[in-house]
Amino acid sequence: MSLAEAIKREALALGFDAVGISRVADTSQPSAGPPTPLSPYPGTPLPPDPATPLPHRLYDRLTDWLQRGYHGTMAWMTRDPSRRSDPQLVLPGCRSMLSVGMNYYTDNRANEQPGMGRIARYAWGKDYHKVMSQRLAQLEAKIAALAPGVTTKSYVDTGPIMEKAWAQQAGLGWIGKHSNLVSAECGSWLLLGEILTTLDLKEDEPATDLCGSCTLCIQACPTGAIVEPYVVDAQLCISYLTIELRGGREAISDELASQMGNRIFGCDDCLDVCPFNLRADATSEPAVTPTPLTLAPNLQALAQISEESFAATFKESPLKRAKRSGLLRNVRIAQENHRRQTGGRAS
Ligand code: B12
Ligand code: SF4
Ligand code: SF4
Repeated sequence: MSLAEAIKREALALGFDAVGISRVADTSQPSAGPPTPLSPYPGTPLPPDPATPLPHRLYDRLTDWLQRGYHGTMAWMTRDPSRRSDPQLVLPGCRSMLSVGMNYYTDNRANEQPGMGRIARYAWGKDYHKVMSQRLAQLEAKIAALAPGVTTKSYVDTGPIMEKAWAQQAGLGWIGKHSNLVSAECGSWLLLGEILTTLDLKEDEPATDLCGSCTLCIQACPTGAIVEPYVVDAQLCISYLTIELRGGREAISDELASQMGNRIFGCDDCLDVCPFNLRADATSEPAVTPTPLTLAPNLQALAQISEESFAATFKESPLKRAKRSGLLRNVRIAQENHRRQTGGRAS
């Protein structure tokens, strides 16, 4: 068994549902290939252009996205785009990237009754950052035992890595028109993480785009945030508005607020309609098991939540990222929308 196979086997044994390897090109030399056509967005995925190293293509994509202001107030996204697009600047001597995916799809259904808010699936259980980071640390220890002396660094949405693009390169899935990674086996209910390493590992084949002529996710988006196939303007995305955007009710325009419906943390509309999710298998991962509250978040009750109760209830949940003030603002908007729907009769 090769070293790459042995590491992948360990990853699966630790509970990851998908694993693959991509080669990290040496970017210290100037690229031999022609520049990739970048702006305006071609509306198609990046061409399989082996002459231009992936970090160079990602840099162009990222800086174009930033110049358009699509990151909104996420200033951390603007910090050092060279580093975010080039793993060799994150881990000097990096030769390979091991991408992993954790399936978070469960058979549960959210309570759709009036007066309930809606929380995105990824936040129904425990915070995946912690769960996956712990597992990746264990995997790093296994790698150290298999290949003493190598350097590794792991991230789960916690560092300057463009995770979807590397997972696509490693064959975990392709980047769908909603801009998330879609796996032919697990659909798009995969959370991503990675280990950068100085090890030279045999890479996998990149995944092929299977979206074809489908545009269901673009049509399903309530706010038109998927401004072109494969490109999301975060400023319009309900996920951004409910999780990342700080500020009170005035921070969100009435028009956008009215499109948010009852979503109080994140949004799954573009994922829910994807045909590749219809046959996604439910996970047996206990960490993502929903709680009664995340499946049926009662708006009236949440509007009363104290700072102490918020901290205790969401201690291990991704919801803590919105902070109590953000959650209360989102609940208020959901209540406004509920009132409008019921002609002012409901609270
Ligand atoms: C910033 C961010 C957001 C922002 C912006 C979203 C966005 N599309 O960029 C907001 C807050 C809106 C957001 C929302 C969500 N996010 Co988010 N987010 C991120 C984060 C931190 C960075 C993404 C990024 O670099 N964006 C910058 C732009 C330039 O990149 P991009 O969207 O990837 O788009 C470019 C590429 O797709 C590229 N491209 C297009 N085609 C191809 C083809 C090839 C071959 C290549 C190489 C590149 C390429 O060009 C595009 C345009 O420039 C990542 C974690 C990470 N570190 O990567 C998580 C991450 C992408 N988010 C994730 C999730 C789960 C979500 C939500 C589903 C959460 C929810 N339910 O509410 C939504 C989905 C919204 C959507 N349709 O994208 C997961 C996605 C998992 C997956 N299977 O893909 C990630 C990977 C976190 C994780 N570790 O699992 N997110
Ligand atoms: S998460 Fe919701 S708002 Fe954001 S792109 Fe998808 S459907 Fe649109
Ligand atoms: S809904 Fe259709 S276009 Fe969107 S990601 Fe899925 S297959 Fe691709």
